[in-house]
Amino acid sequence: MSISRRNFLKASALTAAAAAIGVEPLHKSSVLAAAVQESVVWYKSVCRFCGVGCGVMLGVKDGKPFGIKGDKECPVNKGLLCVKGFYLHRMITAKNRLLHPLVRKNGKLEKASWDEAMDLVASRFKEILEKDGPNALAYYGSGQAQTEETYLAQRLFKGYIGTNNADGNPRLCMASAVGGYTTSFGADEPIGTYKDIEHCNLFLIIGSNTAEAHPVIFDLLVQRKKDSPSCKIIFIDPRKTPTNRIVDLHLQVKPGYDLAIMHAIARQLIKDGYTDEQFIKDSVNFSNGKDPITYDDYKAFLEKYTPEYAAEQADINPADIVKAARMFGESPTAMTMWCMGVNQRVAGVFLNNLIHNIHLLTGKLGKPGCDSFSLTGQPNACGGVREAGGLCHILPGHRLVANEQHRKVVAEIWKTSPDKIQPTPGKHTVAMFGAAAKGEIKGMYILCTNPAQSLPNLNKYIPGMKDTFLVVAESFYPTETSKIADVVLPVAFWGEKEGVYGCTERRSQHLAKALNPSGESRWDGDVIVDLAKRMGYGKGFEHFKGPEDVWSEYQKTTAGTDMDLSGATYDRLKKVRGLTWPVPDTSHPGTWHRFTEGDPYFPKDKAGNRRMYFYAKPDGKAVIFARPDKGPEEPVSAEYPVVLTTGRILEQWHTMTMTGQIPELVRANPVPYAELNPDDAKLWGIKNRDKVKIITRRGLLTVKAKVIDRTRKGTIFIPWHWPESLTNILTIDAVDPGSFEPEYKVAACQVAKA
Ligand SMILES: Nc1nc2c(c(=O)[nH]1)N[C@H]1C(S)=C(S)[C@@H](COP(=O)(O)OP(=O)(O)OC[C@H]3O[C@@H](n4cnc5c(=O)[nH]c(N)nc54)[C@H](O)[C@@H]3O)O[C@H]1N2
Ligand SMILES: Nc1nc2c(c(=O)[nH]1)N[C@H]1C(S)=C(S)[C@@H](COP(=O)(O)OP(=O)(O)OC[C@H]3O[C@@H](n4cnc5c(=O)[nH]c(N)nc54)[C@H](O)[C@@H]3O)O[C@H]1N2
Ligand code: SF4
Ligand SMILES: [Mo]
Repeated sequence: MSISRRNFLKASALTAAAAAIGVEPLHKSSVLAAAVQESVVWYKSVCRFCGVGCGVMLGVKDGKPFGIKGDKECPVNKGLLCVKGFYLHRMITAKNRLLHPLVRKNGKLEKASWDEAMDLVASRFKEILEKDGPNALAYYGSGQAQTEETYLAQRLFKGYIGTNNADGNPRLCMASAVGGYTTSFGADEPIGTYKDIEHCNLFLIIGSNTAEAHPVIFDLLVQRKKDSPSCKIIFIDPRKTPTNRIVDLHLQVKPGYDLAIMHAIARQLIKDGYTDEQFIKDSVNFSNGKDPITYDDYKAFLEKYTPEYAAEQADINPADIVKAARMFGESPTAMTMWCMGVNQRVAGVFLNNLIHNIHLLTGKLGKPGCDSFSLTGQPNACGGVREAGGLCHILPGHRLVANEQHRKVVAEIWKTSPDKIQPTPGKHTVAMFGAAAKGEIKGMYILCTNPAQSLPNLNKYIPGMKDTFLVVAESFYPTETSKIADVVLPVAFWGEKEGVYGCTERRSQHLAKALNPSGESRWDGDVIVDLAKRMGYGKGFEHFKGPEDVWSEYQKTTAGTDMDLSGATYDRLKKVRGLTWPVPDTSHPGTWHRFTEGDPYFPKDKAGNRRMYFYAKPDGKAVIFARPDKGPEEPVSAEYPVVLTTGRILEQWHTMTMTGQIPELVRANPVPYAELNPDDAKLWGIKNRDKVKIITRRGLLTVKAKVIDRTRKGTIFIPWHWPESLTNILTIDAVDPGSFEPEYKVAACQVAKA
């Protein structure tokens, strides 16, 4: 039997991918054998990990996952994958897959039938609803759920049960970015796309460990530097992370004190004449956060922010701030990229605004190579949660629960009464778990997230979760949350269900169903519809036979909005490698830059000669904000003299339910640890691999010391992944007053040899 060229290429691509990341190909011999048999079927999908949104091809042989490769036709990654994506197919059959429902009986979780589990959930939810009203129930979802799943859950909780206590983990993640975009530009999500990277010569990376958290974007940056040797990268971060390998200027700031730097950069840009005065005149208003101010008022406000002042705040060199401003100003193109080092702060929204400020001042927006480009954490935080209404104050199609007209439009599509949707926002995540701790929320449905490990200040919230009637839809067991649940529902995992993900760059991509669900597991969406029916809302949900029906209805909620997905039908999405909205009809190719020529909603008549018209604002003008340089909630003190910051490492994903199953990934960092600066370690008498006690006002944790020149002096870093070592007993639950996002990035602690 001869091997066809096509299959040989497929086989060699898989082997090459493995070799490229320095690991043994998984099925080197069987790859070729299977290619010979021509029995591997490849399905087009999207990686379920980070918000980059890499296209993948999932190979299936004899009804089992066979292999994975980067989708060369996908414009996002052009075939590249990072290690997490590379092992995705092996997680489908991991040993810890949950294969049947579990119900708590006499304090223990026991195997149950679907009917028994679902009847219990429906009857308990109905009981709570009748006795304590809709706001005693809550839904807590995820930026990893598919859009169809999030949409259905919002429809059930907001539209039928009648509570806006429906939030999701993007509250812990992207909420400050949402706050920044909506206040500065009038509408959520970036103006440009990844295509801008190919045109950009100056990147400002702030609070993002791109190399480990968005590895394929990091690859695109490496490529850009190779293609354009004049391309420069400025980096603002308290740590020398692997991202440092490609940066030209590093401002190694004290965590929580970098707002003044952004003001100082703005001040310098004005002083050096790098502003785009025509753009400012045409498209920008100024505000102090309460009232409009003038450009001159703003300049006067900035006077305080000399490089010396900002440098003192952040404990860096003032000359570096001037240098950064000049690099930004001189380059005709510039992109700022940021992530949790900016968002997970009590001043998260303010800092987002200050990033947008420098792009508005210089007009570096809405043209090739320019954008104020927030990196999204989860694969569908944008698509599912920010777009399909997955937070307690929003509805699908970038709509607000507080807007009567918005409620009316959505209620009509949902086939429910507009009165059923409450006019006030529900409880945001931290408040929701706070209400559960107080006994105000009595029943909660948790889908595709693991809050008993990921919430901040866990000791405060776990007891309340135990007392709440907790229903957890999960693909894996055990997890910290399912361990304390009353009902655990086994759900189909990635590859076993069809749906849509929307990534960082406004691109919606279709994920094929390649396999049957494992064991007794069912599609999350199917389970929500089942629950709706058992609670008596069958009529409003009976038309949903599968994910495509859900998507088609969801499309209607987006028609005519700034995020119009009318042209992104399932038929089309199955063929193309995603579409970047707005995409108002099926012949529209998708949009590169919003609010300018090329955006189908750019109002040429209103815009006149203006290059950009921010149509989500009443006068089409974006806002430059004069925000105070607010510091962290918990500054260091004599008693707690060290800064604790938390985050991620390349090989692990959040709570390790998935990546923790792959020995090759675990081997990279097998045990929980804290990064300590070598000077600090010496001072504290701690050696590499010593056990150290980390104490905050909320808890104590013992981990291994990793003495390495990464964090700045006086700061320690803990990757928060390991379930056996809960980092979040240490973190603070103070939230940004605008976005309600917790400050995972800064807490005060003590460090001592254990
Ligand atoms: N490997 C891997 N990749 C992931 C994930 C994962 O779990 N594992 N999760 C995904 C998700 S949901 C998210 S949200 C993203 C997160 O992606 P990132 O935000 O890039 O990752 P983090 O490690 O949380 O934090 C980023 C950086 O913020 C810095 N930082 C801390 N405090 C400050 C500060 O005060 N100022 C500044 N400027 N920087 C500060 C830290 O030193 C750290 O390098 O990653 C996504 N990608
Ligand atoms: N200390 C500290 N804490 C943090 C952060 C930090 O930087 N520092 N970052 C925060 C951020 S940015 C985020 S996004 C959150 C993330 O926190 P979580 O969302 O709690 O973490 P995950 O491990 O991603 O949880 C996803 C869960 O969904 C399950 N799952 C996988 N596939 C499916 C599926 O198809 N359906 C269902 N129903 N379940 C599925 C997984 O097994 C897993 O248990 O953590 C936050 N917590
Ligand atoms: S970069 Fe992100 S989306 Fe791409 S393969 Fe890695 S984890 Fe998946
Ligand atoms: Mo996140």
